[in-house]
Amino acid sequence: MKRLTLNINGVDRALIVDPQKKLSDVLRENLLLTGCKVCCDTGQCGTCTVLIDNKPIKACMVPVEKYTAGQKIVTIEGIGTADNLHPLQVAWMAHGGAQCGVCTPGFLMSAKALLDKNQSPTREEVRTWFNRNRNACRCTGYQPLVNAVMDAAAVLRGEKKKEDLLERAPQNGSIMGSRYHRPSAVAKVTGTWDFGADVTMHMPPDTLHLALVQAQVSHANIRGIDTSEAEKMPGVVKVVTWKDVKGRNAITGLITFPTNKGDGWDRPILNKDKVFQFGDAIAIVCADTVEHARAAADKVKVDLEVLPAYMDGWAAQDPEALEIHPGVPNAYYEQGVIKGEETAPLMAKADAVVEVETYCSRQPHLHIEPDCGCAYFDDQGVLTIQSKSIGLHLHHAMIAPGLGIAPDKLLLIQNPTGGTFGYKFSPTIEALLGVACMATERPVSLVYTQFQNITYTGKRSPADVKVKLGADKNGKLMAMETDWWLDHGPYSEFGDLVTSRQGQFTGAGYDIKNIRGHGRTICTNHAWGSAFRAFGSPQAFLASETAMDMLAEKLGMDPLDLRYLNIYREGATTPTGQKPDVLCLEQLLDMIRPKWEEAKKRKAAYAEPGKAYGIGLSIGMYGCGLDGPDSSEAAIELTPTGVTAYNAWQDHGQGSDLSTQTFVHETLRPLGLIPEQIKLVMNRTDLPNSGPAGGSRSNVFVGQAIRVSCEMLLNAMRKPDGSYRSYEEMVAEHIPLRYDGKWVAHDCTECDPVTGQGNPFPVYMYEVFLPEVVVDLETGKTTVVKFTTAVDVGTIINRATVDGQIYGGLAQGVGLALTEDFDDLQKHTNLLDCGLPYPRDIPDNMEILYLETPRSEGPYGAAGVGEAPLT
Ligand code: MCN
Ligand code: FES
Repeated sequence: MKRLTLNINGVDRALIVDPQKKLSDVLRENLLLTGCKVCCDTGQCGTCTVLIDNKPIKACMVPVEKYTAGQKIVTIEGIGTADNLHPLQVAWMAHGGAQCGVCTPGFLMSAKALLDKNQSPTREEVRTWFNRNRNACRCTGYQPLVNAVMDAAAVLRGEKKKEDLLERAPQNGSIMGSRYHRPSAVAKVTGTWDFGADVTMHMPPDTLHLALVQAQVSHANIRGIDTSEAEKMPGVVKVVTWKDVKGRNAITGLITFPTNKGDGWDRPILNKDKVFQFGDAIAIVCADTVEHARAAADKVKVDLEVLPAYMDGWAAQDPEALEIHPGVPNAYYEQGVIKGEETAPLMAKADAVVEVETYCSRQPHLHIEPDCGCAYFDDQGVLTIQSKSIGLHLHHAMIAPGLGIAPDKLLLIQNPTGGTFGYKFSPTIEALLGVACMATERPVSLVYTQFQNITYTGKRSPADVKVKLGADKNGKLMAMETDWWLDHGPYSEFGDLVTSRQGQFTGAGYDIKNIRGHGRTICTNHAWGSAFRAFGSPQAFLASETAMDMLAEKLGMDPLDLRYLNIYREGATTPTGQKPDVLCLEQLLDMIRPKWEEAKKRKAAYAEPGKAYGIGLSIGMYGCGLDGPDSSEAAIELTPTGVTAYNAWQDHGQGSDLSTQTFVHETLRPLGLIPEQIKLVMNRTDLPNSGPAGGSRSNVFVGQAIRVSCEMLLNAMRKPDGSYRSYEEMVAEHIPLRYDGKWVAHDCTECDPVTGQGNPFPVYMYEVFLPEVVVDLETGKTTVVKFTTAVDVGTIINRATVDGQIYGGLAQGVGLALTEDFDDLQKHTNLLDCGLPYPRDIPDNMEILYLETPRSEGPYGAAGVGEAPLT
């Protein structure tokens, strides 16, 4: 130990610390300055950035002894407070710069260092600065962050007023469609929004820290697990294995389709007989410190019989391949598409036929905050698990039988969450925390390292898709044939659903009257397939949009003209035979056409030696909902000071706090509330079941349920003369104060496994994409220099939110196309090597053109947005 004095936020602090401890750990653990977020611990993400003598330093990279009393350390807690924010903090709020907010403190510190030395940076200088300092954001697509820095710089130069940056709520007016900021924004920009790792630090001292014993191979039989040596290690309280699990020791995938050949119970909580993939959890060490738990985990001996690993769909479909789950074929689910006439005779008659086979890679989510959580028995004896779950009620049903706990004795709560992009549709850590808490009867916490986070969370399921398109000589599509498989890894959860998505979205957007298709879900030993923003659709559109380009070339047509000819118009149906909710693609293409013509001119004029200019066009669409008569619940209660809204609209970072506030405010406008009078109680399983925040469903479904509950309240408050009762009058007349609203997609039906036909979604989102790239002809390195998109997501509920969803989603699309992958288990183990885009990898020149066609089934005419840009 060493005595050190550090000057932190202008105050000398005397510390007694291990001199080798990282500055980030000292700030967080010794000083509770948890605004310094630690996400990668290797200097790749920048969330821990603090200022040392005005220079941005990644606090996770340096031992604390490196600093002396004379040096001035400034953290996010030192640049502004809730009632006296720095201009950068206000600008971040105004531009929706803090979506999940986990990167926010680091960016703000980095931006402060830049503006302290240069109050007039160019946009390119800002981007280069963030790039050089490795500030990464997975949510925003960076453009809003650069906008915020430019605004803050203008304030510092005296050209703008800090107070004018934020859009104010109009008196008695609507905040719908405005850029009103999130209720959570102040906490996010001041570093006081407590993510899971911060929550863990507020737990009682007897909390046990967990370390997993994980498989280092991808496929094996487990012959034995020896925990004896580990149990004797310092600080160890218990080593938990499958023997300690009180229930069925499995996470049920809640099989959606009866024709699935598995039973949905294929996923162990703690592996007993077999290892199915790298990282599988075999034991959990519970100890007094993280260090002790990890040291002991290394001492658990697992005796394995290693089996051949089937690391992709081709290998697992080999007739010689072993069944990964004995008794269930590796191709365990089949989905057909039968729409219209037989296609073979039409293909024979067609004037132009093209065929393409595409492979969409195993995209990692690269959320910046690693998976984490805690569990404890509350004062009522209820097992309470806090995590990043974005499907609380769903996860409750998926893990309760496996844990062996009565449903009413299990409560799930969502922690403030640093991005998920869908991976938290899988309740892995929740089950592990539950098992450990039940086995030790002590509070427990587990925070994955970034390595665990990347190697042991679900991924986008790679898909191999074959498409054959036939058209007449004018380019009118006559028929489509498809054949596909998805590599869903070893666990079946939602594998059938994502397989059916290929049938729903391959060729979507076009009026194709005759389709025959067939697809399979394949069990492999690579990472399990989990939900990912635009669940299943990039795989589908990659194939059908590539085929459309090939067809245009074959027919000598402009790719836009071919699309224009074939898009949905009156009488057209989707590949599932559903009537589109709105016909907006024609207008979207009309909006994009002038931009396309300009892009073609830029391409023609480009003359850089060794390089080429490329332009691309595609359409995309995605359904809002979880197939069939999906539903959501929400509640509202009148209080003496306003109202309280209750729901479980889980927040990945997309901003369900602001969305709830906006829907309540809009529906209760007759009451004249200001947004601050709307209290939010959200995201626990003892609140109304709003359904998972996946499938871009919440804005439609939860928005509708909120609207319904608020209308019920208004009806109860309305007097015969049309005015409204006060709270006191309601109480005096014994009229109930709380109303539970529910909304069901009553006209929807699930798609048939054989024909793929059905009406799965009440509302769709539509988008047209126009990227422009420069390609180095020698290296193939491709840079996106401009991206224009035309979007129709119905009525916009909050403009800054929707902008942020589009920019962020496009950035992930650029990543998927150019840099991101999770294939090589030796290489793809950190954010950088998985290809996370940094600011300069994403074009600053992104332009969004909006069309707001009202949706009859959407609240106030809105669709969703989250998944549209990544289609
Ligand atoms: N919205 C709006 N106006 C519209 C449509 C949507 O203002 N016309 C707003 C909504 O109120 C909400 C947001 O846009 O705040 C997204 O709405 P929606 O598309 O309904 O999506 P969900 O709320 O169901 O959120 C899930 C969706 C999905 S499926 C993934 S994955 C995803 C996403 O949204 N992951 C995200 N966005 C994300 N954003 C961040 N920052 N981090 C993630 O992990
Ligand atoms: Fe930047 Fe979520 S807001 S990572």
